[in-house]
Amino acid sequence: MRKVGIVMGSDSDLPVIEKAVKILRELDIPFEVHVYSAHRTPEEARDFAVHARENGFGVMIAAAGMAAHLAGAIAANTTLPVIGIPCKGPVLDGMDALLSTVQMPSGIPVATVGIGNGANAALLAAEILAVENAELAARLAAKRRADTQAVLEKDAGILSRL
Ligand code: RP5
Repeated sequence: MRKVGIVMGSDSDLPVIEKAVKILRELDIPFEVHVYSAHRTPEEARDFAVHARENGFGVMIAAAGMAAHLAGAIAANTTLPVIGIPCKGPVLDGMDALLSTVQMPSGIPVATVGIGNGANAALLAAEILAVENAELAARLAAKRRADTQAVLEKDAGILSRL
C-alpha cells in the first residue's frame, strides 16, 4: 500500500497529528511523519513533496498554524492529493490558519479539513487510498459501522446521564 506523508509546521502541532496517527494505525496504513515548515525549512518541505511519489507516498497531510502556508507549499510541489489541517494558534482561534490553508488559487488544490481535525484528515487520506484497495475499503466500512454503533449506544444511554 502507498504511504501517507505527514508534515507539521512545528512540533507544537503534535496534538493534532496524534489524532491522525491514531486512525492511520487503527486502519493499518503505513505513514511517515516530519516537522518541516514552509517558512523555517522551505527546502526540506519542498524536497519531501517533490520526491513523495517516487518515495512511495499516495497522499499527503500537512498541518500548520498561524500563516499556514505548509499545505499549499507541499501541493505546489507534487500532484499527489494534499490534505491541509489548519491548527489553532495563540491568537485568532485558528481562523488565520483556516483561511491561509483553504484559500488556494485555482490549479493547486488543498483539501482542507476543519481546524485541528486530524481525525478527518486521516480518514480522508484513507478514503483516497481505498479507491484502489478493496481490503482497506472494507476496514474503513467496518470502522464506519463501529463508529455508528458507538453513537447509537450513546443515544440509548443519554437519559440515564440527565
Ligand atoms: C506554524 O506556526 C506551526 O505550524 C505552528 O502551528 C505555529 C507556531 O509554531 P511554534 O512557534 O510553536 O514552533 O508554522
